[in-house]
Amino acid sequence: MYSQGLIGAQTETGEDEAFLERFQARIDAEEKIEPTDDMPEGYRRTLIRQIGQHAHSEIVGMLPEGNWITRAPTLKRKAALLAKVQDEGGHGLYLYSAAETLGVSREQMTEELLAGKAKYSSIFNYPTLTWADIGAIGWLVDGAAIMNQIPLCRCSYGPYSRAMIRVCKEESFHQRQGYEIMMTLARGSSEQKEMAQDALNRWWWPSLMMFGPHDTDSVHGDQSMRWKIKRFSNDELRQRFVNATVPQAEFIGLEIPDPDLKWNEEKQGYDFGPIDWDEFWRVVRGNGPMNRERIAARRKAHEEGAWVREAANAHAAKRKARAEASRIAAE
Ligand code: FAQ
Repeated sequence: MYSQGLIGAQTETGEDEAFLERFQARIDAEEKIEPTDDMPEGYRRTLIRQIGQHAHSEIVGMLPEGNWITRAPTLKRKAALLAKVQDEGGHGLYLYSAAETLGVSREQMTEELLAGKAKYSSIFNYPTLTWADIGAIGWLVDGAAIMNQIPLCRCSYGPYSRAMIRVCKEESFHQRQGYEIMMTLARGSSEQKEMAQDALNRWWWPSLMMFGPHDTDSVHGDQSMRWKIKRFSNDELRQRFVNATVPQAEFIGLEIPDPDLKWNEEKQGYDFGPIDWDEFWRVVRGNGPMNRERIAARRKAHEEGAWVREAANAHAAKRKARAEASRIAAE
């Protein structure tokens, strides 16, 4: 990995080994890295990748639930769902802004998403078939997102960690509204309980996949942990999620669809069955049930929003010209 340079030891990216050591010492001392600080190219690229994927996930993540806004069963449910979907849009915007501090433009990230080149969370490529799916998403998907994102509030990169604090507060409300929908259905008519169970059956395994591949197959995990971008590994967070969620299912009388699920006294956690990684990679590579629809929906929204971008640019150009004119007049 390292080659000896004339001035000092250099990495393949031409970075001085002493510089990398100083950077690691800052990380180990829990200092926050800010946009204007020097940072290794790999650290910058890892963050652009992760924050960009995270931002896209929030934006694409509006689609499955947005599908139910017009069909929410009551005015109260509709208001809560509208607010939740808007929150997800807001999270996407904070995250695009955080990624921009690393030198990538919002346009570039958007282009990559619309071209189908950028990744976003596998979970959003599944369809929302019934109202219970909205409960399941809030409970499980937001639940998994919080489990992953609370540690990101302590991420070494300042702008990302600060964005995560507000995001987590909002996700916590989302999780509770989802669980409350599931509780209401589980305590309703037998048809409603069945609908809730069916949603849990369909969303359980994809929710476990959200945490990413097993640690042994995680390409970026070790390095991201050393840089304190990630604080826990994919498997550690998945285990915590299972431990927290199983009692919640029991409390509302629903059954986790896993015959191998069993409390393990020794590890003080649940053992659970194997994850279908073929399905995971199929979805990640663009062949899940809804991948094409999701990208088509984002492209349509982008095209239909062209006039807003043009109007905003025209407005900005006018303001700039006016400011320039008054500067000249004042001279
Ligand atoms: N889906 O080496 P690792 C939400 C990729 S937000 C697709 O382990 P890493 C809120 C990974 O990118 C949900 N791809 O990677 C909401 C990499 O590919 P690459 C999103 C996945 O980065 C709720 C390759 O596999 N949350 O839900 C997935 O160390 C409701 C190897 O993986 C975040 O993005 C996946 N599930 O760990 C919104 C949180 N997993 O880039 C609306 C921030 C892995 O080399 C409604 N991200 N891959 O081509 C993270 O914490 C990390 O990036 C992980 C993956 C944990 C997701």
